[in-house]
Amino acid sequence: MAKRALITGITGQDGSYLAEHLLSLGYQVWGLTRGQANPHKMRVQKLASELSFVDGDLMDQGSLVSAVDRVQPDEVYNLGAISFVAMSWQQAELVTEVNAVGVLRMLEAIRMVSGLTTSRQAADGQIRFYQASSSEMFGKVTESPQNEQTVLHPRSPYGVSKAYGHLMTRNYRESYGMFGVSGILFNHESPRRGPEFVTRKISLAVAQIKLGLQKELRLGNLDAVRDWGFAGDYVRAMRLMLAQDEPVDHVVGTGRVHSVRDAVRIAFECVGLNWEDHVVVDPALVRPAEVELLCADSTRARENLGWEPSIDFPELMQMMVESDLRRAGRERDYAEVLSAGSW
Ligand code: NAP
Ligand code: F7E
Repeated sequence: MAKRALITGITGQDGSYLAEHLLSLGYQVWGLTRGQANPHKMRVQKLASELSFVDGDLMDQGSLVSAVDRVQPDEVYNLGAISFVAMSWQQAELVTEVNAVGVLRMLEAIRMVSGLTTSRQAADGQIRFYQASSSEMFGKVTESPQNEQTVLHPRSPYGVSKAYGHLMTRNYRESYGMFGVSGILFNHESPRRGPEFVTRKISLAVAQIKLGLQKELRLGNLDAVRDWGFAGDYVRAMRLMLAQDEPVDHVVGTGRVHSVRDAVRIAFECVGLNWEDHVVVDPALVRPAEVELLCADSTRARENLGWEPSIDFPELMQMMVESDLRRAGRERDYAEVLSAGSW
């Protein structure tokens, strides 16, 4: 019988790639969506018409119990979050409610629907749970590269919220015997990345500048270093973690690092422009506490899951710039047609 998966955060970057991946493996996939007439739902519906949807919100315990009860999933992937680190200083309480307490609410929903108590531990056939943990939990790193044992020292309310969800998932595994795992994923990007994140902000600006629609790109800290990979590769690791015999947390990243300055240079080179002619450093975009360097040691994922990334960083930036050039070109043509009054 086909496996049933419930994905929170289905309308986000990772949710869409994971849904496509699971559907391609024959899963029945439900996405949890929130709010009235959520415009992001239409976007993901277009990508994968076989998807089903169920209403719910990580802020609302009852809605999660109802969703889990209705879908009766074999696997739950908790990808829903407020994921923009910079925003987490402005709305720390909301970020904590969604990203931290939201994990507890989902774990509780699974526990309630499965009838688990501390004296009644989960058995075979239980619901398997994946938590979207983040390299931001390492923050001010004590060693490099970072692995599953590296000390957590988050530097933002977002990082702290993710550390709570991470530890709570481990606690439910230890308290109730739940099959709950965390994937500690390093930065992963794609043409579906939100425009507020630095790689997409860069690829969008490069396309606009190339087409003469924008002149400059304002950025914050160009010295920050990240381990950036392709989102389509990372969702494969999520499923593999739930397919193991034992629930084990895994770090997922490429092990290769670049600075924001490198990212800008590579992206501008894709269209034959010099980044220094267009980039302006804006101190207002520098964060109150920066994560200077993140680099993954994914030895466990490579050995246990057989996971490997398939796309390197220059290829990823090229993919994103080309996608944004096509989009910007279409929009410019549309605007020209409209202004010529030929409709
Ligand atoms: P994303 O594109 O920002 O998507 C976030 C998703 O969360 C959206 O579908 C959003 O739905 C949903 N959401 C927000 N608030 C919610 C709420 N109250 N209840 C239910 N859903 C809610 O993020 P992403 O890049 O796909 O990342 C997926 C997950 O991985 C997140 O948990 C993120 O923190 C984590 N992560 C990401 C990275 C990365 O580099 N991408 C690395 C490590 C960990 P709406 O459409 O309704 O807003
Ligand atoms: O910033 C620097 C910024 O916002 C990357 C999320 O998916 O990955 C992501 O978090 C770096 C930072 O991603 C700008 O200061 C410079 O050092 O693209 P970002 P992030 O904060 O690393 C982790 C793993 C997650 O879990 C998160 O959900 O780039 N930077 N100038 C800038 N960043 C932005 N956004 N905008 C700038 O203008």
